[in-house]
Amino acid sequence: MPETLSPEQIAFYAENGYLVLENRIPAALIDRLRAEIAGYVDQSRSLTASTDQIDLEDTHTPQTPRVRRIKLPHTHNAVMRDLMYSDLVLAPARDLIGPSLRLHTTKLNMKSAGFGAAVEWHQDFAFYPHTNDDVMAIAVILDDMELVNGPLMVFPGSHLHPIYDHHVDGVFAGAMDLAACGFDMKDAVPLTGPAGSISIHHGRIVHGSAVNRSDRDRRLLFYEMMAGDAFPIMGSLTKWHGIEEYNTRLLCGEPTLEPRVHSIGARIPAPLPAENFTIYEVQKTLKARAFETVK
Ligand SMILES: O=C(O)CCC(=O)C(=O)O
Repeated sequence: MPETLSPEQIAFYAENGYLVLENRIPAALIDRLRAEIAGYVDQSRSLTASTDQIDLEDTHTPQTPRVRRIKLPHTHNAVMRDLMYSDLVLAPARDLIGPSLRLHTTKLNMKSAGFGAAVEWHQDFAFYPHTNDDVMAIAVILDDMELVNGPLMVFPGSHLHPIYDHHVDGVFAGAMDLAACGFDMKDAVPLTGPAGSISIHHGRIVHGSAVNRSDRDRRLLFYEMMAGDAFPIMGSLTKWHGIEEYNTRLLCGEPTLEPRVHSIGARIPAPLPAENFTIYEVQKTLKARAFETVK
């Protein structure tokens, strides 16, 4: 028996590769999360370069602080960590990919009013191929997300497609050439919803988002996870520090040493650019961009 999703929602996700659950997170908790974020923005006033926790927009200065992303918030923020372990987040994931779930990573993409950076079209599975594709990202919508403020956009059903080439000149670039892969931007669906909603997208779905030129923030707190029996394929960008550490990332359910292996098709994200990167940095190597950048 599903814990929280209806059979129709489960069938919709299987067919389309995404789901929006409106008003799932209580308003008081959204306020709490926003207050936590304000603390990070305050910290950024003393920064001239990104840190392990705070990733800065290219146009950041200490006088006009511009945070692009809060990195791995579950490792340094108790409110965001507690939400990750709660049924608000985990129950729908269990309904979709089973009782055993493992964390892949967390991030809070700020996409602030006026300048928040675009993310070019990509499939998460191109970054971290696994032995099966019960892999998903759950995003907590922290501000009303509408067409104007750079919503996450997806191509419905594209989670059933192959993994597209995310390389430029033979080097992993973290994004695909949309037109060359046969997509038309007009077919993309924005995952809009009021603050407090969550969106869920499949690890293989083609997705991206434009610059936020509006006067309203668009912040998304991502919890990326997979089934407990999905193991990274060699060359995946998944961090691997041995089985003991891997098992500390179980969010619920039992550990296993038996990967479930499906013949699903994958690509290895290699070779990598010389410099250490985030998705924003690696996508700078693209020759063709779908979205404008902020100067
Ligand atoms: O924040 C967004 O709109 C897109 C996020 C995303 O796809 C990513 O960070 O991998």
